[in-house]
Amino acid sequence: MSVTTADYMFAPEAETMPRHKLADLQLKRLQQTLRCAYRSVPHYRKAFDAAGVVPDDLRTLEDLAKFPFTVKADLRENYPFGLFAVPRSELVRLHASSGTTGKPTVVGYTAGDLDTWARLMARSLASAGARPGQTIHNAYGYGLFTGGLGAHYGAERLGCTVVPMSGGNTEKQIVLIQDFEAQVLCATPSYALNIAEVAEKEGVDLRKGSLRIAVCGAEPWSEAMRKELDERLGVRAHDIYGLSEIMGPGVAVECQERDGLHGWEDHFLFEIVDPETLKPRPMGETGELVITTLSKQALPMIRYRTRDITRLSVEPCSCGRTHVRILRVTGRNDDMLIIRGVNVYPSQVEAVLVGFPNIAPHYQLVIQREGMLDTLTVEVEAEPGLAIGQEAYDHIGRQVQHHIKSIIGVTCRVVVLSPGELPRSQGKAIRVRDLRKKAGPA
Ligand code: DLL
Repeated sequence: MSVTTADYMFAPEAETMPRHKLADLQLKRLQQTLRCAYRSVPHYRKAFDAAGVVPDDLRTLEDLAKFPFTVKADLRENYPFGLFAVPRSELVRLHASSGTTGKPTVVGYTAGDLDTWARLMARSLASAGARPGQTIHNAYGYGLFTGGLGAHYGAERLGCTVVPMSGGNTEKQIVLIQDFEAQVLCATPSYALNIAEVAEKEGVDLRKGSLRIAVCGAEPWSEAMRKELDERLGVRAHDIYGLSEIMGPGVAVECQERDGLHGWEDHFLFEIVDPETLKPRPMGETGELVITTLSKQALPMIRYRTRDITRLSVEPCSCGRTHVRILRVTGRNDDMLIIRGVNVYPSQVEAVLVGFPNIAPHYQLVIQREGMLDTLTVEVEAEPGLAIGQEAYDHIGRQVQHHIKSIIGVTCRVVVLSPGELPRSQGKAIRVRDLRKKAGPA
């Protein structure tokens, strides 16, 4: 059947490249990328000129700190194709993010870019434990979102059979996972949980089936959620990270150690900066992740501010891969809530809720304004089958509230709803309902 060597790597030479060689390769590719961006993209020429730098000023990797950042607004302002470095005739694919406000951000790929993406995604799936010959059930959304097609081409490149299911139609997903005997599930963590829940409701025990691995990403998730997915699906769930502006899924992934995500440094350069001062932070410190692409042809990205908060580690990993580890992304700068002066990420609340006795791992945070103060209400659901009355629900709510206060330090109200009341995710879950804008005066 399938090949199963514990230390199988898709690209062993690249994945175990000594760090000094990686640095040499990065410098060479970075110089090429800067030259190409300066020559072919008016936005970069203007930005470099304004910062008083030219590509030849980059002699060491540290010199990158002299170059300007790129932000999401730059993509919007140059909508749709203004940041592309190649003629449109060379583009073979476009993706776009939905963007809740204003124009979507559009990203493009040459044939060479798609080839690199497929290889990096194949590398990522293999690092998570997928093997040639296995079947991958792909429940990431197909379409303008990069999840579906990104995982699809990577899985094919690895030599797997792909079931291109996309998101939704959960009952059918469960039938096909069983009938086609997939070993690998690709889905957002919230949708993977939805699949587990619907299977349980139907009396299907996926733990007894073929699934062995889940490759979950596209949204923040907690260790508690990982434990939940491992137990309820009978898998080892691995975290995978990526963003469309840089490529899509497959920028970084957890290996068998599940202790940080290897970021593929032969194709990307990772920095951590202070989100306020934008000064680079030393290795190991927490801050905003900034990524520069080193091989992208259609859309080179120079110092792209991801808004994702994390830290990096170059401690050797026992898997043998030498590439930097990006610690779990707990949230985006933009997702951080400030409730009565306390900073809270939804994933911190998740870590408290998931696994808490008598409640199900579904939640939403509701933000309202009362007078001058923002208030947080955490909506959770009672565990299915818990036949108790309102009084007991209120009691559970008070317990959860107490826990959130003691662990995160934020005061909130917890409302326990009946099973099934909260909306279920089909892709990226909506964790926050912000009612402030509609309420009170501006
Ligand atoms: O979400 C690409 C992707 C698809 C990654 C499938 C993994 C799996 P975007 O829609 O552009 O691309 O959203 C990118 O999602 O900046 C993070 O804020 C968040 N994100 C992605 N992966 C993770 C993760 C895809 N593993 C944005 N943990 C990023 C936490 C994640 N946040």
